[in-house]
Amino acid sequence: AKLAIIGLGYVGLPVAAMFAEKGFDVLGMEIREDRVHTINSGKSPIEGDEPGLEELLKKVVGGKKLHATSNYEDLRNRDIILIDVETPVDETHTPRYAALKSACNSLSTVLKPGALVIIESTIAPGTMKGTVLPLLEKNGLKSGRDFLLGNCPERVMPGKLLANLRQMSRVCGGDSPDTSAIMMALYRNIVEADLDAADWATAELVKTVENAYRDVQIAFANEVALICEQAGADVMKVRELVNKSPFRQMHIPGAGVGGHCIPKDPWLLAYGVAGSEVPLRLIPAARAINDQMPHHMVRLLEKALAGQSKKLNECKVLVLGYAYLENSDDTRNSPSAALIGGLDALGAEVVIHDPYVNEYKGDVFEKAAGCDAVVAMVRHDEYVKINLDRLKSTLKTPVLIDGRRVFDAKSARQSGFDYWSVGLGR
Ligand code: SAJ
Repeated sequence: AKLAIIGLGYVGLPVAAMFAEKGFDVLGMEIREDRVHTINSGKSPIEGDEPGLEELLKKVVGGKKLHATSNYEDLRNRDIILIDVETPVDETHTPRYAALKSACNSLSTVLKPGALVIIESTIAPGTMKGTVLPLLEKNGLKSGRDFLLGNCPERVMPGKLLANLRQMSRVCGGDSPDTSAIMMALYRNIVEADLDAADWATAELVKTVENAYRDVQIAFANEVALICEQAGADVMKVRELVNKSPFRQMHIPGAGVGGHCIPKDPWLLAYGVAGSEVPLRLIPAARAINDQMPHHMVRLLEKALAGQSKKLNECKVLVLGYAYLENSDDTRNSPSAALIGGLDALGAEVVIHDPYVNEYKGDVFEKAAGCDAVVAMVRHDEYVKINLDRLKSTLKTPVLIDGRRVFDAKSARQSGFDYWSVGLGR
């Protein structure tokens, strides 16, 4: 079968390469011409380290199994078209479907009868029926009769794209059980894990719910952390003992929730059920709790500095970590960005370090020189190993606010730090 993948980003490109590796004739559709050029020279335009992707691309592009284009006309004879374009939400938490609509619009002009179209992007419940279907049927073709239409949400994490695609189960939401069966046969070529048939609504809900679940779990841990601060307990000890109770899996509290999917998908879920009689309260509240955590870090810092008779607007603060996740260079929706915005607004001078983010690389001790406080936002391995005595000696004021339990309270205090952490009562 002749495949096309629309959107060669961190999902579309690995998917295209994996189907090409299995012998499919794959055409990648990408509007960014520079990426088309990079891919057609067998290279990956994806930032960050993706084990195996570069070699796989060289092989399948070299083997003429994968080719990229930016011309929709080239898609005319394709039997199976997967759509992997971005589906962000804006600052009002409303989905921005411009890319999805444009892809469906363009595809509808070249869609051939008998084709199978599958949306892999994460979309709000109701989007298949309300947005995708009308656009694909606009030239008279009818889903279920002239072409088949499905939703198979992607489940990948940066840094493990190829492994995830092989090992994570997927939901095949077809416009009919027959279409789901055809989707499962297709994905069986690249997925070793479960493939489950479902309808569109179920597929849309599974993806957004699984990430809303994680967001709510993290928010619960964060709220317990705030309780522990007041109660004079250590939330990590409380969590450890709570999780000894059967069926408890309390998540890890911290300095906030970043990334490309957890902060976004709960809003897609909420959007999908907006206007229904179900008033969502828990899911938006969890978002608010998690988005507040960077500001809680500022509050801990202000408290610590007050104890040193310092005010934030006279201080220089070193922020350790700008990525949203440990040992990653991905900065999307980074809680550090929210923290830094807060510190700027309060007049602090901010220095940022992150060994994975180019503009913030450098010697951490040089950056710490003369600072009045260090705020640890990401648990990069490099930070766990920092020599605390040396760090303390470079600082003007030995305040250490730890958002990810990078350091051990006892040893930090032995090194002379005034050490505070999320969820650590005093
Ligand atoms: N975080 C916490 N406490 C936790 C877990 C995470 O504060 O207990 C924070 C992280 O610091 C980060 C954010 O939440 O800022 C997101 O972390 P994440 O571990 O969920 O990483 P992501 O964003 O890569 O999430 C992806 C998701 N996978 C897919 O969308 C396919 C998510 O569903 C997975 O659970 C997660 O990877 C994972 O566990 O690997």
